[in-house]
Amino acid sequence: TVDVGSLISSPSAANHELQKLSLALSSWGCFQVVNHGMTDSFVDRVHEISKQFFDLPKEEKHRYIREPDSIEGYGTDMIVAENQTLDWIDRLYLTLNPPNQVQLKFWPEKPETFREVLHEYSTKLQVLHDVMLKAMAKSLKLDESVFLRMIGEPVIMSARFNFYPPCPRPDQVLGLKPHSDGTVITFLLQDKEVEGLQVLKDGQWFRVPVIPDALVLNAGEHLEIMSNGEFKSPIHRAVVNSERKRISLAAPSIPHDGNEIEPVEGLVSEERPRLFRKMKYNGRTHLRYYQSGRRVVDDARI
Ligand code: AKG
Repeated sequence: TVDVGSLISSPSAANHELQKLSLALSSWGCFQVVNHGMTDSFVDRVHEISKQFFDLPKEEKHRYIREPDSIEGYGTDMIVAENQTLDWIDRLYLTLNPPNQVQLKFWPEKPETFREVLHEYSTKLQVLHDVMLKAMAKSLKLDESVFLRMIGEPVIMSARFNFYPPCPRPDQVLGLKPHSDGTVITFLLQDKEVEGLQVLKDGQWFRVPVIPDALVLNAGEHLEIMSNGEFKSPIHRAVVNSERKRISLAAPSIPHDGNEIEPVEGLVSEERPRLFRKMKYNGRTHLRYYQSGRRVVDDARI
């Protein structure tokens, strides 16, 4: 776990926390964010609106159905290839920021508090996002804004509500196929009670335990590139079970379209050769990576 309260308190507490953060990102590529400033009761409201939305009758949810060729809105796994293995999932995808890209027509009007709670969550996450990216830069002894400058400000963030229904044959399907995130970072609010997230390390799958009200932070592939491989973007998957439904809420951030992503200056030297070439970020292309099983880091590796 990384304690955000300590990160912004006394220098010695912050230093200790920064070391934990960089160790976690260089070995696992993820950690659990605790003491992040959101109250337990607020996080409960986020869980509530997610659950209430997926509990709505089908016709109501279908008011927000995804349009062809778009990722925004509600639907099952997207079909992009004939021989694709489908994920056992329903999903609601919404852009959170910047405001001019928000498509409010996809934001559910039921439950009544949905829009207000999601908006507040988004505002808080955007602040936390910058705090975490600055902490990551500091943990590598870099100027704190170096990653934020490269990805571009303000942050581009979306929300992906994942609903995994119980499955009579959980051994035959996956909620989400193994993948790493083509993002900068992803905040993940796991289901409060039902586990399902697993991370691959040294050829083995490890369960990520549920810590109520904590947020899992996954390093995205663009962070791996910017950090010249110091931080790893973990391969992870979601499993399902036969009895209980599970809901998670992922909030990925991505670079601005057209921004050039490459290892930052301070991390490339004679002793540390550059591992990745410069890539121009293109949202549309990168979205296809997940379905095709490709990884941005593999394409960018020298
Ligand atoms: C994603 O949305 O990218 C995830 O990996 C979600 C994993 C989960 O449901 O715990």
